[in-house]
Amino acid sequence: MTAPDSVALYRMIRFIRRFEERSVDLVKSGEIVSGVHPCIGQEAVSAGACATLEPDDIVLSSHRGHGHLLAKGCDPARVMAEMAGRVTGIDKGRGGSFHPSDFSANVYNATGTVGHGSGIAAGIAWAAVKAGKSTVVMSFFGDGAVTQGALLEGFNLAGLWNLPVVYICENNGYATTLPVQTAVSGTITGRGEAFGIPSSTVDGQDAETVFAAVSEAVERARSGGGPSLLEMRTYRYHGHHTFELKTRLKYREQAEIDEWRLRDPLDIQAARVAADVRARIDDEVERELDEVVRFAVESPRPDPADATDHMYADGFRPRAGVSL
Ligand SMILES: Cc1ncc(C[n+]2csc(CCOP(=O)(O)OP(=O)(O)O)c2C)c(N)n1
Ligand SMILES: [Mg+2]
Repeated sequence: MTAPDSVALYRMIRFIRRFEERSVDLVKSGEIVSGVHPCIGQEAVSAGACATLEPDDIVLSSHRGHGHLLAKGCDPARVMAEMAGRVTGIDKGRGGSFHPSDFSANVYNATGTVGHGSGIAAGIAWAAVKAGKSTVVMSFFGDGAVTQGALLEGFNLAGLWNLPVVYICENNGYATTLPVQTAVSGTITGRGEAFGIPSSTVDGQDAETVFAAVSEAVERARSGGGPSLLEMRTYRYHGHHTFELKTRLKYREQAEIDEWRLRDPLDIQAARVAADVRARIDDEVERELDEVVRFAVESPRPDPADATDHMYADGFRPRAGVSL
């Protein structure tokens, strides 16, 4: 297994953390109208898992997906522009924060439909095997997805056909406001094991532990050893969605948040990087993000007359005389 690059992991975690904090600022200032699901607290999973992939490998993301996109190599300025609904976004502003895709970085999609990705991942992996490719497909989802039947159908096919899929469950303890222990019967890893898929639980706050566990799963997938399921134990420091800034839902104790703050993935990785190197990286990240935000907010919004463009391959347009 290749050793993890501690500095690169620190940089990616720092970048995702500050990107997310900047995106929350843009929600507050009204530039991102949809709101966002920040992955603040979960960055080590995205950074550590995607660092094991090759550019040709494929990622399927979730509604809490900005970290996956950035770690897989999407252009951050175009991701932020997408979240702000601008024409320069990776999907011309039509996907937004919830439903982005970026084929240039092999991020096939991220949707808000919880549990959707497992079967799609199996299908993409099957197609890659049929085409004689050594592509690995990585499918991210939350603990809320493990109570969805569709997830298990995907596991079944991936196990049955020995497909090169790495399933990554980010168990952050909650599905919106629902604690995992009140929703999930049995264990998350038990769901993989039931389909003959090697499954394990991993410390999702430590990027290097994530990297090691995912590397093993990726190597197994690439060498024909079939799928894996990794349950990443992690935590989100912010609310489920930025709507919580207004609703002030009370479903978890401050003491619990504080306890998880003691294992902040940014601090854990920072401890492995020299202070002067960190200071340089932090500065570079800030300057890069200044440009990212500037690009996003200065980009034009789509023309309402083009609302139905790009919906159909043959370029469907509204009937003549029908105004939008
Ligand atoms: C099929 C489906 N059911 C319900 C929802 C509403 N919903 C959106 S996010 C969410 C919670 C998801 O929790 P989890 O999978 O743990 O991800 P997290 O938000 O914690 O990252 C739910 C229930 C949905 N989007 N799709
Ligand atoms: Mg969750």
